[in-house]
Amino acid sequence: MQLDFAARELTVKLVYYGPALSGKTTNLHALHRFADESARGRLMTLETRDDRTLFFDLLPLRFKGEGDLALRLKLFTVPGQVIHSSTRRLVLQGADGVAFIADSQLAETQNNASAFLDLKENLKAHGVALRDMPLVIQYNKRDLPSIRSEAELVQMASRGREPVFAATATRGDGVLETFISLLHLTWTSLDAVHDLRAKFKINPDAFLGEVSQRMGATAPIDEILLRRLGGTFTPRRRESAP
Ligand SMILES: Nc1nc2c(ncn2[C@@H]2O[C@H](COP(=O)(O)OP(=O)(O)OP(=O)(O)O)[C@@H](O)[C@H]2O)c(=O)[nH]1
Ligand SMILES: [Mg+2]
Repeated sequence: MQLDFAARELTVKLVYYGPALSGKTTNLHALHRFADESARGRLMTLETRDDRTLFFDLLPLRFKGEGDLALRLKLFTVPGQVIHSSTRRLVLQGADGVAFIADSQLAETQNNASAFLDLKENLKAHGVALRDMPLVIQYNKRDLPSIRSEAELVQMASRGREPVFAATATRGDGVLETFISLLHLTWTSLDAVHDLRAKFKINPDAFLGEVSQRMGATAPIDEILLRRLGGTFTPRRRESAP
């Protein structure tokens, strides 16, 4: 996170991680479509001819809210192909939160697991433990045949603490839920460490509500968060000042 007190500006970096072709770039395309014109910047993608990210994608978003605070979000994707490990590590540097986009197809089980291990190791290289990183998991491509059943996902989700969402990113389904959940976790954890309420004289929950609306959400945040399949992790909340 970058803080610019003079400009009242906060910059937060969110990274979409996962195996090759799981739908990371597709998630960013959908978010770009959902976002209000006033909030979204230009989506920068760098792909080879067969849809594969070569370096990274970047979607910059900007929200001006209560108390004149500006929140800048930088949404990155990593290239999923195994050979790009050093690029993934580079993109991951300074991340405030991670969305892990898994591929629901049974045939991709091993690739999901390897990519998850790769995430853990690349975080470790930056001196960050996986359990300290705000993390949301998305099982994408729910529209395809031969996928893990929803019951199986629910069972897996109930064993972990990360929120888990089902998605069909090509249709935009589950994309906003994943994003809002990640933003909520990240924002809450930043607030716990930096006390945004005191520093910027804002109400962090209200601010997040505004952001969510500008991203096209029509339901309240708490309702969106409940669309997860499981995961128990709720970050520690800072007590509000009396
Ligand atoms: N059927 C189906 N296809 C999807 C879905 N999401 C993405 N795809 C397709 O999967 C392919 C790969 O999607 P990308 O978003 O480029 O995948 P990526 O994770 O960015 O891949 P890399 O950049 O190589 O890491 C594209 O052809 C997408 O259209 C989905 O929910 N359902
Ligand atoms: Mg990509």
